[in-house]
Amino acid sequence: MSGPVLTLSGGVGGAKLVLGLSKILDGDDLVVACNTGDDFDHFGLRICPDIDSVLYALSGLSNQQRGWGRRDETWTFMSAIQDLKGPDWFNLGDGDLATHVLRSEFLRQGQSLNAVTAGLATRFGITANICPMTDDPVATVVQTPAGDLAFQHYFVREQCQPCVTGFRFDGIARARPNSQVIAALRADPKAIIIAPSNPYVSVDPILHIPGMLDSIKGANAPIVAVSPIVGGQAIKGPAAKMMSELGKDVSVLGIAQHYRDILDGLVIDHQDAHLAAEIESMGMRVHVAQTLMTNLETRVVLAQATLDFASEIAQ
Ligand code: FO1
Repeated sequence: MSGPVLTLSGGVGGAKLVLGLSKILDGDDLVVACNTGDDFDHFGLRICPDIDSVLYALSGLSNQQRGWGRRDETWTFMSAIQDLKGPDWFNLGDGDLATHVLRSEFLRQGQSLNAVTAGLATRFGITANICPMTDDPVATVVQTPAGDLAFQHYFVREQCQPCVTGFRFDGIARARPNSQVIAALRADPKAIIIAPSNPYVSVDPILHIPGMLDSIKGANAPIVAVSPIVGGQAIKGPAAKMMSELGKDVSVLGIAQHYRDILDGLVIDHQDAHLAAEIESMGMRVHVAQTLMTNLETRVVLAQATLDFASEIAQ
């Protein structure tokens, strides 16, 4: 187990754990596969929210309160859009806009999303290997009783209000897993960590890429998730609401159930310690920790606890 640690990550919660991991692991020892199902084109620009959450977190540029975009942001572009009566439901800060403009320009020049992401990471001074889950276009669609919604229409424009009945990942059947993620899985990884991201719309798109799940299971590395649900509530975002609308158990038990076929271990919060035995009866180990990452120290402590738990499982 001399290889890297591979982390599957969505946006906010995932980026916090990845930041903790990046303070412990050296550059190439951390490979992050980011969800790209949230990606979309807006104003002709390619927006990759989960990749950017990880890039901004690792470069110290993220806005901690909002959980997306950059800190110390200015909004001149959005004011001008509003003055021109343009669509203003999706907020692009001026600094953030520069990321989307550069990314879109490099993509137009023919670079792959993987190359563009690596280039942006270098420009942000990041040494960890931040990868899109695939270079191919995949678009998460949220199914509701009133019809299908493109992910950002559901999440931002409709503020996650519609009831969800399911999800679809358009393009996934033709998507090929990112080659660096596959290389990490073949390089005897120390651990595969599923970050505390939304299981349905952040982690499932990664796991549903043809060949990804088999490669993950075949890597002979401990697979450990950190629960995004604490005390029956999502730390941030609509995960708990989605679980309830899908008729799932809105608790760490529902998370364990969702991942039961792949997990060797689940990290749960102290608040949920009473459910540990029931989760273990599903065939995985449990580690109880403080999973609320309120500052850098708690991110690093949780990252270290997750790595230690994975090493214990590997023994
Ligand atoms: N989330 C919002 O709730 N409102 C926004 O206006 C918004 C803008 C935005 C711009 C760039 C970006 O990278 C992310 C942005 N997000 C916004 C967050 C994003 O839609 C979601 O957090 C992720 O897709 C879910 O992981």
